[in-house]
Amino acid sequence: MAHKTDDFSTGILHAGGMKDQYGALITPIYNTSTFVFDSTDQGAARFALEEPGYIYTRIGNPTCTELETVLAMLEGGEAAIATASGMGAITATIWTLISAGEEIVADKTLYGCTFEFFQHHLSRFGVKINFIDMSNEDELKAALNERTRIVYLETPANPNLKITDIARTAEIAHSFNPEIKVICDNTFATPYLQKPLSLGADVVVHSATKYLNGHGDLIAGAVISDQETINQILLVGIKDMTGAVLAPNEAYLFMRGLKTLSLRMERHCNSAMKIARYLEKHEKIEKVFYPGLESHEGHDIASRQMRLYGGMISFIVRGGRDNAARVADSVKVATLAVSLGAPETLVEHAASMTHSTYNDEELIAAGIPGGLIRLSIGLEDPDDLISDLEQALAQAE
Ligand code: LCS
Repeated sequence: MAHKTDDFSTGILHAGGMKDQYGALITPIYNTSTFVFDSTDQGAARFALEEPGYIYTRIGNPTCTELETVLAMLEGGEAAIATASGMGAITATIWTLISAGEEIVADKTLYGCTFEFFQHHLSRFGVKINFIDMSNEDELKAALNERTRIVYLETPANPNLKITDIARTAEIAHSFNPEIKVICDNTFATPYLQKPLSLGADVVVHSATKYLNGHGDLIAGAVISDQETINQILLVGIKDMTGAVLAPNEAYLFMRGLKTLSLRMERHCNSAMKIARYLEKHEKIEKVFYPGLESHEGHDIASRQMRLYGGMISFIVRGGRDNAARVADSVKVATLAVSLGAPETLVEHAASMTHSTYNDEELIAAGIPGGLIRLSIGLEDPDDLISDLEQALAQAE
């Protein structure tokens, strides 16, 4: 029987509670593409959703169900779907909830491929996207109209850690039209630090490739919402429009990583706070973006809506892109790579990597200058990382 608990660390280990016929402690990997019916009538009843039970792994699989039960519990949602990637989660959700002629209001600072999907691809299907600064209430109010179906944000945002007040955004959107779906990408925070659904958002999406799995060894995603919305996303966005379903093998790895989420997040956050304070005093750095610093514009909101401030830091190196590249190329303990939330500290240059989908004007509008370097603080000793950054920053002119 599933345990009912609000405690994060206990819940993460016991929320699923599936028992197999042998009493295995760990959820088995059901590597099967299809499931056997006793009769044609039973198959028909399952297709008509009149009888519970599995049909075909694109529509559901016991290993994935176990993971989805845990994910729904962690985010405080009624249901969840595990997907093949974060982009699979985002596209399956958007394809389900939007039609031609309707509009999306989105923050202009987003992960590069989410921006690309909105700006260059959705627009080909007659969907209009209004990019705004979501942290500015007046811009949000002015952008909403009777065709708006979705309000979309990341907080902290990729790559510059911009913070948006989730409760206030949801309040403004829902008081304009309760039918609007507020979708929050919670990849940077994870449910350990922040629960957007409890703050009024309708749907949470994740790249589980990052902290949720936490080991840099798989690509996965997740959507969490109310049961009706998840049913729709499963039957439209996953089953018919993207097929972006997570494989049972990957669901197993995802669950294994997820078990240590609270331990890892504590370490990522505490190290990031120490490193942000070091960077803030560095003469070669123009500005540090870390929500835990009092100097961060969103610090007060982050203090209200997050448990700790996360493991991501961005900073602008004085002297622009070339100096930033010198620093990124000089790290020895950290590694030059995109992605984040791995045990290893990763360094990247957003304008030429994750956010190369933005043109020069869009980069400036989104607050991603050429001198910006993004750090995903790993689980190494923070003092080793500080020494490494010290020698890398010495290479800047
Ligand atoms: N949402 C956010 C906030 C992300 O950072 C990413 C990937 C995605 C969604 C997409 O997830 P995926 O399909 O890759 O699982 N972010 C990346 C990044 O910053 N570096 O490499 C990937």
